Amino acid sequence: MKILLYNPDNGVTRNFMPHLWMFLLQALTPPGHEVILVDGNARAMTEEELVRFVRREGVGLVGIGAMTRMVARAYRFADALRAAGVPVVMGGPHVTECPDEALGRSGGPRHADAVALGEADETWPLIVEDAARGELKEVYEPERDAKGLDKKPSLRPYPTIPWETLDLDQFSLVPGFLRPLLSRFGAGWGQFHVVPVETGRGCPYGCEFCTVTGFFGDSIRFRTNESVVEELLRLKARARRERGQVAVFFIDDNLAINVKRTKSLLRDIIEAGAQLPWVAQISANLLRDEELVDLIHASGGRWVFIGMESVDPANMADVNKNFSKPSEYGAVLERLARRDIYAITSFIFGMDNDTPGVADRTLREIESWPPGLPVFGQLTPFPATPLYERLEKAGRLERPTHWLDFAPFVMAHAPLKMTIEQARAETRRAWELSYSPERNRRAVESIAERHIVYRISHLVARLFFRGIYFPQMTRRAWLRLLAENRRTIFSLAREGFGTWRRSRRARAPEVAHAPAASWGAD
Ligand code: B12
Ligand code: SF4
Repeated sequence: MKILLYNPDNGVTRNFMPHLWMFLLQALTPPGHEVILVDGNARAMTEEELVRFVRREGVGLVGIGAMTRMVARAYRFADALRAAGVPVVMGGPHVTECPDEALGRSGGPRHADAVALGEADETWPLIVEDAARGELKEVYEPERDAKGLDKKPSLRPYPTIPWETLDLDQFSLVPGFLRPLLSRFGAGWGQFHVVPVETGRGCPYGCEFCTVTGFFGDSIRFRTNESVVEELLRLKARARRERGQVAVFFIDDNLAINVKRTKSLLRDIIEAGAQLPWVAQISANLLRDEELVDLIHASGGRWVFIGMESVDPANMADVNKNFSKPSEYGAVLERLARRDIYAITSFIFGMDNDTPGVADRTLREIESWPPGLPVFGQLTPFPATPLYERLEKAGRLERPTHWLDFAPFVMAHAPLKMTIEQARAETRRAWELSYSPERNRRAVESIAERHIVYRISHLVARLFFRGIYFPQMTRRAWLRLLAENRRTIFSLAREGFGTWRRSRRARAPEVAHAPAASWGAD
């Protein structure tokens, strides 16, 4: 049987990084079946085009995965496929939290023939075999233990994802026309892939707005160090072979949740020479440890995603995230910046203690820190979270099924001290000011003493991150953005060219050997 795994596009960004679930399920598919992957973010298709594709390929089963944010879109694709007679199974966080909605048992239309609840590592092979026999059941869920809780996959052993042979062309961040030219530079930039790798699952912290503790459980499971190192070595070999670059996104919710184990993993990566540039999510409280931060640097860590949420401790207490202290954020970022590690700092507006002016207050703090990539969202009650239950009980949900009429940056409930409209305006202001050409210039200049490679990567990252809020999917939008930032771009280009010429003359290619080598395929 031919199986299509499909991820709907998010409507905002393009092919930033493939979704791990597709590769994982592909690797877990029993032999004798062929699996095709289509990510709508990399390969945009309408419902009709997807149906035509499925017919042309003779696909017998479609698996669709979606977060809450994309689920309405996922349902539209599922509806079109089912109308064409193709069975659809849905999985992922949203349908796990709202299975009745997908199966049409909550008063609305039915969208899926079957749903896979929770982690599907063990149920996926059963789903495939049932579908091949034409005996798909409606609900697949993990086995239960004696206490009635889901039995979680151990991650030992962990399936081998054959990154070295997979066709990743749709996910390269380098536009096709630039590939031949860029593959000649330094360590080679003919391809650039950001690849998701997990080293563990689960988070015990239970922040009020988060689905992770409910979905993956509070018991944490890790892959073996050997299995992670082996995967990195294969990725590194691929980058070298293609004269391209690979960066890794460790998608664990908190890579340093068990500091002892993280240090041992990072040491093993260093010892095996498996360093690739990487980014990971780590909470601020775990970044007090100097030795950990040294190891992050030495093992290839370049960017750390920190869920800072708010600069107001009262808000942090409200959402059960007191363990993360706003008063420490500056020191944590300084500690990282001393090792040329920068942070993606994530904030949530619309918490109950927020008032108008929250954007300016937050930006004042941010500007007193080393430069980073701030991102701003709004407090969103995802189904099955403690936040959802609290707001529902208090009768505060204005759009209890906000995902079915998804509206970007429009809250589903009013915070206590500001309106939904004010929260929207604060969010817009924060994005506008944080990624203005002036702010981009100042951010790059604030690290003027660092190697040019860090400043270039900082600017490039800033241009991409702006696109999370302001859609930047056309060539025209990009040209405008480049023109607006021309001052900073020209000044870096001039300096970069000078550095490159000097290093060529000295026959000691500084750009390729210094920090650039740490980007990977050295
Ligand atoms: C990586 C990641 C991202 C990446 C996504 C890109 C990418 N290519 O992966 C980035 C950083 C861009 C991102 C952004 C966001 N994310 Co995010 N992200 C994650 C994260 C950390 C890892 C996802 C992952 O790969 N997990 C590992 C895989 C193995 O698990 P899985 O995807 O759940 O898949 C398993 C099962 O669910 C199941 N399954 C999944 N799909 C399917 C499909 C079928 C057919 C079947 C049978 C089974 C199945 O099988 C898999 C194996 O067991 C998760 C948290 C987490 N730990 O999962 C949050 C998470 C998915 N993100 C979340 C959110 C809210 C967001 C944002 C909306 C945040 C924001 N406010 O902006 C944005 C959305 C951005 C956008 N416009 O797309 C929430 C989603 C909650 C929900 N109910 O929807 C999560 C769960 C985190 C949380 N705090 O609650 N995210
Ligand atoms: S927000 Fe992060 S730290 Fe908090 S429960 Fe979710 S994954 Fe854990």
